[in-house]
Amino acid sequence: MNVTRARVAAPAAGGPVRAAGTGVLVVVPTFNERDNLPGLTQALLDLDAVRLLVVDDRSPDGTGALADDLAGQHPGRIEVMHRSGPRGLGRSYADGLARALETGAPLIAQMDADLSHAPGHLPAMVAATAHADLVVGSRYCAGGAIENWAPRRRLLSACANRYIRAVTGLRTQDCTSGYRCWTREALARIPLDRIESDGYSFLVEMLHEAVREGLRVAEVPIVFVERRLGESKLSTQVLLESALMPWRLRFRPRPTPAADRTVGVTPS
Ligand SMILES: Nc1nc2c(ncn2[C@@H]2O[C@H](COP(=O)(O)OP(=O)(O)O)[C@@H](O)[C@H]2O)c(=O)[nH]1
Ligand SMILES: [Mg+2]
Repeated sequence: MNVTRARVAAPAAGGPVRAAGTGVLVVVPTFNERDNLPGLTQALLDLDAVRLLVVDDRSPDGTGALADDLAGQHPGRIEVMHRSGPRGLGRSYADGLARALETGAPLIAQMDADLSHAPGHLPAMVAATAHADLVVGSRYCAGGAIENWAPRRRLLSACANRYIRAVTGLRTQDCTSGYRCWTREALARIPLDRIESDGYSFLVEMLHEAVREGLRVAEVPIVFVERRLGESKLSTQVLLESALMPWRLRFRPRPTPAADRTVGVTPS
């Protein structure tokens, strides 16, 4: 396993994200986030060299149409993907990250739409990609914190992380954080089309695949603030999938070595 924990001096909140010619595409999945999207969009676009890909699952509250309006107001900086078919956080991320790779963005981030993931942490996460392939915005490493979560939710998250680490052997302290930043090359090595999770367990499955690929994973502390507007979509069905996924990952057979593509000797 190849996990490093990077501690990077955080640039001032809201400071420039650009690190010598880099740009970040932030993939934001939305389901009923109408009240949160304008604030999030503004805060992200205030950062230098940041673009957004909103992946909406036909939100009944009109989030998709609102995202289209925002895209019209900020040409070239916001793209909207309107999904059809069954909804799900994992499905949305799989589609959104695949699209992000197509754009050629050198750095690809992912974050929740409800402002729990402060855009001000993004510069430190981007900086950490200088020596990591995947940077996790972490509530559980030194300096990380959670605000405004009920004790029950805190307990659920803490136990979930212990459980995931125990079953899968992952060493990352915050395996369920949805705030991440990938280098393009690293993300391209993950077989998105083979990811099985429909819901939130996507995050654990992706982390597992990243570690198995030998990618360097770093954690950067974040302060997670529970949403003030809208509702959580965490459901019993999502929790059940999340409880089973670590076991599936533990016993997932390793793919036959793909690196050796020897097809014989071609005469010159
Ligand atoms: N596209 C899409 N986004 C979703 C879905 N479920 C949740 N989300 C988004 O995923 C993010 C995290 O969801 P949230 O309900 O806040 O989860 P919590 O923070 O764990 O309570 C938010 O941006 C949601 O809008 C879904 O089925 N499809
Ligand atoms: Mg949330």
